[in-house]
Amino acid sequence: MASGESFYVTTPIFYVNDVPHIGHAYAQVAADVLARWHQQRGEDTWFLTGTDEHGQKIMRSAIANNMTPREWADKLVDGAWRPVLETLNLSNDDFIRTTEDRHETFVADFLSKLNNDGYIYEDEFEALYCVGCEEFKPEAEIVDGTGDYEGKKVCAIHSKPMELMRERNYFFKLSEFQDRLLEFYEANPKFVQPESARNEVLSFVRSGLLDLSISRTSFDWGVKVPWDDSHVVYVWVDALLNYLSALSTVEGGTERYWPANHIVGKDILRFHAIIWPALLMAAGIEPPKRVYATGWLLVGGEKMSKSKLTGIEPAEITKTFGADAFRYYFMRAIRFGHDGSFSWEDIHARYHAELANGLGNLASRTIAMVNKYFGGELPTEIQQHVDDEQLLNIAAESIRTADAAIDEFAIDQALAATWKLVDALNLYITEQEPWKLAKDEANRDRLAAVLDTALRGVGVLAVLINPVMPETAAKLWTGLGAEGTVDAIAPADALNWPSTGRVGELAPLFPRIETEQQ
Ligand code: ME8
Repeated sequence: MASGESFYVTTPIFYVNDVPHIGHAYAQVAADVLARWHQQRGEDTWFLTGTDEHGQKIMRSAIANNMTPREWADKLVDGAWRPVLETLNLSNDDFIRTTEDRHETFVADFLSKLNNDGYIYEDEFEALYCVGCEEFKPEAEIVDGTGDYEGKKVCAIHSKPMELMRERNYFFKLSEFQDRLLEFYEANPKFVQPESARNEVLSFVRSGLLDLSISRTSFDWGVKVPWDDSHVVYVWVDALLNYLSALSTVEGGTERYWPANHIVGKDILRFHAIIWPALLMAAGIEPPKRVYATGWLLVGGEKMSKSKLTGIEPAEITKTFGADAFRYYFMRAIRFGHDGSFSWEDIHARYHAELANGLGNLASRTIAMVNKYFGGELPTEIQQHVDDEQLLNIAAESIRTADAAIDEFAIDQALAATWKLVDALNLYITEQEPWKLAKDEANRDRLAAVLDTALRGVGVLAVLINPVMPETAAKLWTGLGAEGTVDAIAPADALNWPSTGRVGELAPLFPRIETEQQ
């Protein structure tokens, strides 16, 4: 049922200088879960991801690999970035590449408008640049190098030397937007989340904004500045515009989906929360609805990164645990908006405790008992006991808490609320001891009520886990003998999931994984 609302969610578009690692996958899975949840509510949902293909960083990777930037980008997009969508079971509606015509045309038109409206001027410029970040860095973010870079100034994120850039550039009058941005943040307290990210943005803007250099002349791998083709557009301005250019080919476009909800890493927060709304304000377009900054996946206390050889590819994990467990693990184990560490021991432990023993065992034994004691079909008349009502109240509470958590992008909390129900159901079955009730014909009504309650609870779980573990939810749906497809049931209606009256069979949802397989 359509609720009349729309929800547009995006991931960052990823640099094609290398293949994806689980830090990139994290944002993609989070956006996918939000998209699926909103879709399941009946909202008109659009989920965009894609690749960022211009700029010096990509150009240098291509040269190092003896290819043109376009050949290099094609190779990585087709060989690595598109396949990962399948590895992670992402439901993206579109995939944008910044080298597509629809994007390049949009960028040129957007910049022409800003230029015609007087927001752009030309000036001489000199500053220290980090090609890894594709960003001029302030003093505070430059540190002393170690090892090979002893005695040099390096970027605090990439640990690579800063490069001095001196050229004539076009500038965007970002400084003119300081007051408007502060008013906007004030009026929209949830625009930047979590609170730590909001505070960082507020203090940065309060400390004063400089105009932004938005073109380059020292290389030509980019969108040409429309009024001066000796310049290409700065890769970050080019990249941010993907969120709008992608909608230019979608039915209903911006009217239907804008403003967007952006999931971004904390290292690219300022681009999204300061530069992006300012560019939009200058163009007379409403700023995004929300910019949510996620933390980093850390290895040895540092951001996981391919260039530091600490990257783990998603398929290394999914080949053992499957896409659903991958998705569950990262959404549950890391508090959304905070840093977290991955470990094989942790995913192995959670897989067995929370998925196999928690959810899997609960679902298997409930369905098996309905088959064993009632030939797969429970009576339609059930007499509920206070214990059953209590359990269903817990289910209602889990639904409310999880649904509300999603509005705050707190995916880990939605899962924690769902697992309260898993634990309550397991405890309920242990306490009600249906296997004992089954020994005496006189307890037949009570046995039916217990299994009916447990089955209703497991159906609620199928609905609530679907955005995170769609394959598991679908298997569960069939096992429960539910009607239609699970994604048609809004989380808020989970207690009323439609049963055909007859359960099916359920193969183990999470087979045990032997340690040597890790
Ligand atoms: O920044 N943990 O692209 P990118 C969590 N093209 N997130 C991580 C991570 C980690 N270890 N490593 C990277 C860019 N990321 C630009 C974006 S958007 C208009 C343009 C995240 O490929 C990183 O924080 O370097 C960022 O959000 C995203 O991956 C893309 O990084």
